[in-house]
Amino acid sequence: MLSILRKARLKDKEMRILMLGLDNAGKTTIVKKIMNEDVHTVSPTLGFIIKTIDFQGYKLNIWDVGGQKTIRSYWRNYFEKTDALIWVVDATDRLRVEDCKAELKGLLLEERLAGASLLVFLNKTDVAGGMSEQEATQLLDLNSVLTHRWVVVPCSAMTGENLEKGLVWVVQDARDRLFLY
Ligand code: G3D
Repeated sequence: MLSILRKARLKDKEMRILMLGLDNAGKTTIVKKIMNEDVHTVSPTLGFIIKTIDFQGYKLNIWDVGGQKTIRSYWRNYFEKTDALIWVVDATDRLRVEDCKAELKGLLLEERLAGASLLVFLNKTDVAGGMSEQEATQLLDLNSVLTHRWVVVPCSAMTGENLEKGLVWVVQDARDRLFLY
């Protein structure tokens, strides 16, 4: 049933995208940069922000939900009808990479997120010394993710590098899925 509803919405060229990650990963900055807003005036997301972007003929409704530990238990309120999950990782935050891996693993077990594609934005690559794509893939144990279609896209919310590339993948993946079931 869920897949039928999803498919209907995809046919209408509308997608619901949930953007999650640990606090400080850069979620809000990514949304701002995509929207061409000033990225220097970002404050922590305490609740959630929904932004709608017209992209390649699709209407992308992006939900940016706060990531502080105390409010992570509320994430589940936003799972319904998610077409794609964007998991934002701070490439410079090796200290919390275990926490990051555990939170992502937990999310991928959620029944209501089954069928959503997973875009991992490896953010802050403008900062030297951060994790490479290979390192992040290994530390987050992404190769063991067999339940979701996933990709890692290194990016920078500050410069805007590769943000579009990530969205292109999300939209293409949705298009592919229309023919899958
Ligand atoms: P969140 O929404 O995931 O909690 P924010 O994260 O978007 O609030 O960003 C957290 C901090 O990281 C912000 O810095 C922001 O400017 C910075 N940041 C986000 N993306 C990038 C990036 O690509 N490169 C760099 N260098 N910094 C980034 P402050 O200083 O305001 O806390």
